[in-house]
Amino acid sequence: MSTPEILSVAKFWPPYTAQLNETYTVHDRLHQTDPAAFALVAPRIRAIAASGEAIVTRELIAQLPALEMISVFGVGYDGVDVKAAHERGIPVTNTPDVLTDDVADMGMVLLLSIARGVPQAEQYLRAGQWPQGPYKLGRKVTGARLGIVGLGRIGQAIATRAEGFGMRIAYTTRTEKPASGYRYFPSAEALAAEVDFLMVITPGGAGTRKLINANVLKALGPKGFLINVARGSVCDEQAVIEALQNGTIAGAALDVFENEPNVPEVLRALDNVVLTPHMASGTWETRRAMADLAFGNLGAHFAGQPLLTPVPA
Ligand code: A2R
Repeated sequence: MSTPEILSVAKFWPPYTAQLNETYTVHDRLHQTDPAAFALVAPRIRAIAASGEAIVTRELIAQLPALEMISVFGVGYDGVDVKAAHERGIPVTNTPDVLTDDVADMGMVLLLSIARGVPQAEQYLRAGQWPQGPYKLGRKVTGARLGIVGLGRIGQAIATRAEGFGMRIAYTTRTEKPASGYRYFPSAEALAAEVDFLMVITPGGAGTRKLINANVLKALGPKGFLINVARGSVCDEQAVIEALQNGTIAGAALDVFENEPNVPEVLRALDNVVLTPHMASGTWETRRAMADLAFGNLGAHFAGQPLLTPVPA
């Protein structure tokens, strides 16, 4: 029997690419690089291998009459038109849980980095400025107030870590989570007004687009810090830039951006930011686990077994 043909729509971590190539006939981004060749193979494509940032539109799904499933390498799947897939009975899978610890760790890394100015202080030392005097003082983290926007798997893991720092934790979600024991606020704006650090960790997509807007930033205030390890779309990037420039907020630590991998020059020029290239789940251990889970979902499908981690309808 011939190996199933799949369409890869993202540039993957090379070991995952190798895994896919060993088992499947992979058409790597052919829909973008060679539409004529893609039109010839499209009727035979049985699965899509996507990443958390990849775009899988209704139009692409419609071009694939034999499509049976979509496997996303990542927990976020806001680039995939899940509704269009489900309408055709095509399941979508993602890689939840295996990256929770890394993203939560990175949330705390960013929080601590912006509070203490770690990259800036390191730059100060490297530039030979230390002999001129000590580096400027930072913001104490232990005991400070943390507001978490999105108390799901990762939000909860961040809260658990923050408890170790004696932080006072509050959160906002669409539905209250009384079992968490943390203080609930019905909106990001109400939460922002009551905290020193605002940590954003919701899914992306239409439901959270620009949830963190100018009003939320104003409520966070001139001593408040914003941290985003969710998706760039969740923050109004222009409003964040203006808030940083005007001192409306004290600083921001961002791992995600609206138009990755392009980060606005004005943002890169600011001193009161810590900026990382969407690397929250980027450890060897977690990439391996994500690859195994994304690959496992494809394998389960083609073996006629239940999918390991389907996303809900
Ligand atoms: O839907 P709810 O009420 O259970 O709350 C979810 C929350 N959430 C929101 N919170 C406030 N306003 C919204 N419009 C809103 N929409 C969703 O985000 C839930 O507490 C949390 C998502 O949790 P999980 O589904 O467990 O996702 P996980 O694994 O924590 O990952 C979150 C995101 C991914 O989708 C990637 O975009 C990113 O982290 O790496």
